[in-house]
Amino acid sequence: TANQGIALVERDEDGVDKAFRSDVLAGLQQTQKAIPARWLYDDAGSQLFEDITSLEEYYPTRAETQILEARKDEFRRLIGADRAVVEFGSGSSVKTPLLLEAIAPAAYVPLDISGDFLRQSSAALAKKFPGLPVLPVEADFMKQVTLPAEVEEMRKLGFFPGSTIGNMVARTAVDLLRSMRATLGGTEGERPLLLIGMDLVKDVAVLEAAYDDARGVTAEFNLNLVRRINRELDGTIPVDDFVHRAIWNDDFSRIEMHLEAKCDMDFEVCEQRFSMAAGETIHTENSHKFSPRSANLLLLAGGWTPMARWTDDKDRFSVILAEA
Ligand code: AVJ
Repeated sequence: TANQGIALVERDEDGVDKAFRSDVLAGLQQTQKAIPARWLYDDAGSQLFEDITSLEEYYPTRAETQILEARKDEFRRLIGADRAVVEFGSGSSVKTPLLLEAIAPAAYVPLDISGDFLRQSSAALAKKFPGLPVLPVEADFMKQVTLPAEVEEMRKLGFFPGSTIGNMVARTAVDLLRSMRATLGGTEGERPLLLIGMDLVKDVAVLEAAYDDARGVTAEFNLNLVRRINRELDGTIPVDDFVHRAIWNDDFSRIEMHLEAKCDMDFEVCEQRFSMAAGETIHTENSHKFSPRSANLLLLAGGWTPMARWTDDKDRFSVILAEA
């Protein structure tokens, strides 16, 4: 397709990812230091996130899986068969098969910026669903993506599980929802649908524990960013002098992950010098939590009208079906 074969990662002569370098250097220069959460997911970070999903404290994956398992008949009735499922992200071994089993789609199109993950998960899914056309597209889904010609005439269902939308501030989330609409196309009479997972506001202690587990896996996931900076950007950041923090920001309704300096420190990244005072932090991730109304409002602002909504038995997580 039009999107394949394009180099999505631009590197300089030394093989350094240019976007990573500029995000880190710009982020460390801010008064409140901050690095975009997407850089948490290198190979080690993606593996650590996998480990997080099976932690006792990390409820979102289990809660969302429970909803997808319990609502197969309703999905089938509301979504119908023969749609092309376009997944934003390359699909998980658990959630995607549940949806595909429920609705019997005509094609499955996973979109992901990481070609390696895309090829791995596509191969696994194709094996599990013989006869289902699996058409992966290596692309940045934050922008409009050209879908394979094979699915052009099919009705579409976008699938965006995991409450990944929660990692974005409202402005970025709205931009993404609008790009999804553009990607999925459709006409007045043939509107695309979107099935999206959105995590819910709940007891602060439950939220903070989900992002600061007793075994320290989430701490490792956060600290891995510093290891990655040291490795890829010639950094001298003292990893052991940072502690992981997961803080509820009530004004913005989100869990924030930070790396907090235990002592005053100086370090270099790409030959630039930085200093931090004890107690100062690097903000590394937001995970927004929604109420039923705030979820609907965000979807509406992004051009999607909610049609149906499901939660798990403890009302921890929501899955929403919306129409363009
Ligand atoms: C998969 C990105 C939605 O915010 O819950 C888990 C990432 N960060 N623990 C989330 C994450 C720390 C996760 N998302």
